[in-house]
Amino acid sequence: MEEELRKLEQEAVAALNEIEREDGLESFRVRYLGRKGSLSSIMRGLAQVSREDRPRLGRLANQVKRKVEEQFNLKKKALATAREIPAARLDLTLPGRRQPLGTLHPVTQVMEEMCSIFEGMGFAVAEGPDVELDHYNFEALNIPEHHPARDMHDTFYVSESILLRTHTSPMQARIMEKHDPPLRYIAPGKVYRCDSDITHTPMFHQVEGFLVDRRVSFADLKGVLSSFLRSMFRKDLALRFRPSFFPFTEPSAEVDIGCVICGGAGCRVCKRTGWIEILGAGLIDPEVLTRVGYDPDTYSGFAFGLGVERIAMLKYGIDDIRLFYENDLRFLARF
Ligand code: 2NL
Repeated sequence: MEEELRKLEQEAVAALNEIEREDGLESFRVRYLGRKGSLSSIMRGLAQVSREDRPRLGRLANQVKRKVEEQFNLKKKALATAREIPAARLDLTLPGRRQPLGTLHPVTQVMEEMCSIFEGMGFAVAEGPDVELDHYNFEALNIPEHHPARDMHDTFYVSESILLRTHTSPMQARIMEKHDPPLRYIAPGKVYRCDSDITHTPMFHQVEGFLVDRRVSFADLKGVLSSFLRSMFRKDLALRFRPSFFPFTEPSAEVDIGCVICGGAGCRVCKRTGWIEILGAGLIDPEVLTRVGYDPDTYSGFAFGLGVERIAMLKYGIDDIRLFYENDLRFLARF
């Protein structure tokens, strides 16, 4: 009897697999599961089995019955589902639904490109804390106690001696303090200033760089910056160095490029001058070298600071810095 049950189970499963249409279901049910079906007739035979075998065979018969019923119900469901999707409406050649892919933020993309250009010139990348000590942000960089940058209106103070860095140069002061020349580093990252209008956001990005070695001159600075700007804007740009002042460099310069929008003819972006201010730079002030423990008679260096948003705006022709931080996907998806 046991063998009969197992054979029946196999046969029933095979028969179910053969069924392709719903109208084949009823005859299967009658044949295997009905009152006069094969299972019922085997189960009726239990009466003739010896008392000791009966419980075991009874259990087995019930198991087989449940299994066949279960398979039968699954088949019934599958055929009903198939009926609900008529073949004519199911076009297997249609492309799948695309998963929208994100992209890096345009500011991140430009910052990464800037870093890789400087890395190509042998600069190492160093990142440091956004929350900084007053000492590294101001004191080490020769920014005196009463300098306007230290005013509460420009700097976000966390406490009397802790603040959100207003530039990435504190990182460079940390590096100089820890290592001896020759050094060639860039420091990319977020900086914070208490300022907000069409051309200022309270958080923006900078890439600052510096190089210290023996006999470093202003000519080295010009060479590195012009290489960088030509790679970044992919053309042979005109450059103009104008004398300027920063507390941490002497001499200092602001660098303009020939307008990338109008090519120098004069437009709204360059305010009809044909020139666009792009960065600040200079030879590191001997006072800064002294404060980190270098001998300014042996070593000299240059340093520069670039605004990432500014470069991104010029590269992509964007006229409002706030667009970067409004999280409008129509804007962000263009990059
Ligand atoms: C600007 C001007 C500048 C620096 C940043 C620097 C760093 C060290 C020493 C001296 Cl460790 N200088 N950085 C120097 C000159 C200018 O940034 O207009 N940035 C957007």
